Amino acid sequence: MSAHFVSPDDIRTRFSHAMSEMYREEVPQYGALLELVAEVNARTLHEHPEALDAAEGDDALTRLDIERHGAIRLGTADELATMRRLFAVMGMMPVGYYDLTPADVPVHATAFRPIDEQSLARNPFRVFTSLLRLELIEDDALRTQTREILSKRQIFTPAALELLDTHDQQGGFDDDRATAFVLEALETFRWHSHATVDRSTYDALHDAHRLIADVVCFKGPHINHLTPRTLDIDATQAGMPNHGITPKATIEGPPRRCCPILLRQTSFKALEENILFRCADNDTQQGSHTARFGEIEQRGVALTPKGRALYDRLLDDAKTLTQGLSGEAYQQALQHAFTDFPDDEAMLRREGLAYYRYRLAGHAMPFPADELPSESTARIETLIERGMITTAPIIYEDFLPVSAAGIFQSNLGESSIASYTQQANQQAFEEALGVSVANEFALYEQISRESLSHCLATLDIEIPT
Ligand code: OOG
Ligand code: NI
Repeated sequence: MSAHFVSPDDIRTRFSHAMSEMYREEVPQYGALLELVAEVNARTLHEHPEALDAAEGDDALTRLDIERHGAIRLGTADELATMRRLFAVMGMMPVGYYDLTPADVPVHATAFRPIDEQSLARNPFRVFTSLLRLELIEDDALRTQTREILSKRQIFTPAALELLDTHDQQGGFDDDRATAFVLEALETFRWHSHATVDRSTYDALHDAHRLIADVVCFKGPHINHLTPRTLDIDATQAGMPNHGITPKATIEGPPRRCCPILLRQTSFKALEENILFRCADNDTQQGSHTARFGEIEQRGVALTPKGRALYDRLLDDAKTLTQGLSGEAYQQALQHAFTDFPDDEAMLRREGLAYYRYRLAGHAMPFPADELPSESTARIETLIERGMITTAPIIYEDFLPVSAAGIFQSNLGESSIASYTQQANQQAFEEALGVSVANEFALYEQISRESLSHCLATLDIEIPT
């Protein structure tokens, strides 16, 4: 890459900052939430300095302050394909495939996020990006009308599209172009209070599914929430009412634990916002729309496929135990349901349930290999026991479909009557996207494996394969 190009990491940080500023102006409660999260994080770090990976030092703190995820919902394959190019400029790649039809939400999705360790450490900004599955609109006329409406809109500014072409030709942006790009890209995510349709079209789409109206009736895919990361979601949830925010009743995801796993999330309900519908005589008509909300999340260690299968099974088993419960009663029942999930770092690692990063202890010295067991796992365990190598959790950077469904539903209202029988269709999603999505497990596995190889190479120890 040419020396005068701004790095994708810098462009991502400028963009996530600009997005956060914009959303704070659009949804003041988001600003209140940021303040609350900053307070809770400061308090948690004071009381439990180990809540952040100590070895990362100041980097971990810097990352925490700017860490956010957002979400958008797109209408067409073309929109998704261009969105991929736009995020690529910021070093954000599509990771994972999420099918939301089991939760009766007619979309599938991916998460655009940085994938390499250095970029994640600098700013792990992620955007959960869903694509409407038009084929799930049952009514032929409504489906055709939806397709027509979507085919007429252009969610990117002409300047943004030009800049993307320039980027593809030149392989990067100089400072002026990077600045222009951030401003132009931001336009796509802005809220528009003017609907592009009349009231009856909105109502028909809304009746088919509230989410369809949200995707189809506006000029662009307004950012619908931005989520800061908290180190203590229970404390943040408890503090919300004092800050004028009403959270949803339960925290999605795994229970509270000593060793946090995956991702716990909670949101506050979408705001009812005034919008203007189109009328025949160029006039407008007042209405309202609920789409934009707030959310917080706490992240823990990434699970291996084995750990994830255990998580999915226990979460499913928990359904009966937690039914009808909320608040602390729900948490306790959930904790009970997760008794079989080891809550001890060494056990999680040894049983191959979660991913860890390996580091050389500061005092590590070359080690006589003949003092080590010959079997490879035992070798590594001995090095850890003797304090030559330390381990730290690799943070989960992705999303959870069951939780996402809970988040979708909490702000769509409980009134969804749709029920979709179609299967996941990752192939169709990837065709629309224009590339395959990365496998999240492979990314964590690689980070873990490389960190171990690095330690062993430095200690000059071979691991028999
Ligand atoms: C996305 C919901 C998913 C999460 O944090 O799981 C999500 C949406 O409502 O568009 O953001
Ligand atoms: Ni979210």
